[in-house]
Amino acid sequence: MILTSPHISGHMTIKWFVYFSVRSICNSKTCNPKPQIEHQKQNIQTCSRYYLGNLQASIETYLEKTCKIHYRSFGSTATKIQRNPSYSALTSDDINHFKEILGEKNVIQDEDRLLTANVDWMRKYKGSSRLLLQPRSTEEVSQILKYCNSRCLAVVPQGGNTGLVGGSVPVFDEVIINIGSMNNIISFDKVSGILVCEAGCILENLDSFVVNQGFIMPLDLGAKGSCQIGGNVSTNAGGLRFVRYGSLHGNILGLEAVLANGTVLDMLATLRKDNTGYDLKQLFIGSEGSLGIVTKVSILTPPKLSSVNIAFLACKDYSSCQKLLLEAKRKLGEVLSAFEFLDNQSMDMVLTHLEGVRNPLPPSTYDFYVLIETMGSDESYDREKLEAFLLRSMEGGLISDGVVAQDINQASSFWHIREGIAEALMKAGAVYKYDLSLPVEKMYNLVEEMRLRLGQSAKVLGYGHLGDANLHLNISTPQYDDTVLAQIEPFVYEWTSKQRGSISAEHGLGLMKANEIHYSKSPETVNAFLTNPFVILLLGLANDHSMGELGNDHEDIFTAALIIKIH
Ligand code: 2HG
Ligand code: ZN
Repeated sequence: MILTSPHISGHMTIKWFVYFSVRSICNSKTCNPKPQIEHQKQNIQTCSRYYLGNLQASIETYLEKTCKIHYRSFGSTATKIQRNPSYSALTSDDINHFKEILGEKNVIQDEDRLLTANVDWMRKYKGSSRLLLQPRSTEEVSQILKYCNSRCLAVVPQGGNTGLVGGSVPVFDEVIINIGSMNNIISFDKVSGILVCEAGCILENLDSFVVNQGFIMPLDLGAKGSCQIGGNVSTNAGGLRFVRYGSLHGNILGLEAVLANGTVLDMLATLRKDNTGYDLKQLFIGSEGSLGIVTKVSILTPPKLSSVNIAFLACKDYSSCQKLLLEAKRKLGEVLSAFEFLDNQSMDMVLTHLEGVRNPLPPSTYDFYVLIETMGSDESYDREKLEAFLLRSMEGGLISDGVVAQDINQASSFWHIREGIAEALMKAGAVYKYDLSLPVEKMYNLVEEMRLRLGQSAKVLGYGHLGDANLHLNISTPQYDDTVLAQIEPFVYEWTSKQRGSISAEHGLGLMKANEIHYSKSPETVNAFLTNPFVILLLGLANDHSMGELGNDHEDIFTAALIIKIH
């Protein structure tokens, strides 16, 4: 019945977390880009706008010709911005200058490489960058940003390009700064478990490294084979171990970041406790690249525990899932390491679109599935504890059926069902993703209301990190369709706002939701953030009057800071 080896959550190379970015950073006085938000007063058809201009047009043709895929940038904010003409266009002198800094081979103009770097994992957002730079050190990142700042060239930082909200790709013709070559482990303290590494290290590689030393990474994502730690930090990625180890705000001990003007901020502490004034690094965690580029990370890794158990369970209704969560928190307490759920529609999606996946439970009409993982240090005690909990929950009717992984392959196959949903959705066609924090008791009402709204026109899936009250609401249609989008938004945001939920639990705002921040944060809160002296300094607004203008327009303020300022 029991699995004693740690689970491996697959070696999928699929990607969905981003090196979030928010486009470049320019604070030169001669270059003073102002917000260029174009409020759409036309009908919803204008919602998906093709980028205009000669350069964009030619890249568009090139993209379509090369891969025969009809790309669109899809999503509300994507439609509301235009390239700020104050930003410079790339010249051959710029390219020569980058070659001097980085060497010829790290200045990429190759069309195929650019094609992938311009498009996000979902093929939903695309830019038209003609240049990708691959710095190998903080010093090189600093020189690039300093130069771009002086030339008023927009940039977008990119890591694994695994994001789901259009934050990791250019929107227009930004220079892409790819951090992937900065992938060295700098130090590991075997006593404290503190790892210091460069931002381009792939999460799975870091996990393998620390596992060899008897530790694990405090975060685990389906995208771990591609996503990079700098992107995880910039997104404040959550993932599957959040319920046990909490947010990166608690696990990241230090950072190094490069600001718009090339200044390197060394905040790379390796201390658990440090009360010497403001904790500036916290601003960078989850700021999606808007304040600078993260180049190094110091992270606390917990000890690897020897006994891991995984149960795959069926529940008859959502209310049983909720009650089961409460019981699991009470009865499994210190060993509980994951509590995930999926509905029947999500299970169907995986079974239909992913090869070799099967439902471990006998085919029946279960509406919900729950995956529970425990990690502890005492094999027999942990096993007894889980079994007693499962037995009680079955007797109490909270669980209708269930199976506990008996070996590592079975454990991987359970995880593959849960982690494979995003990939299955991609295979099914177009997907509208919403990553919401909501009160657990209300969460599934939204999925049901959405089903009623959309009728037969779409498949509505609900799954996610129930242990963290994080719903992944996904809507699947054969193709992207503006009328479907108009049925979903702003309804989904208004609904979330009424519950005082968050419109971005763990994926970030990106291009998709930058303009929707007001559904989760009050104007005063956003204003307080943007008038914070540190933020002004970091955004390079200190000597620039645009702050006052932005301050008068709350609706656009975050977009302005996140995207426009930088375009
Ligand atoms: C997950 O938990 C990821 O699987 C992706 O955060 C969620 O595809 C999604 O909506
Ligand atoms: Zn998730």
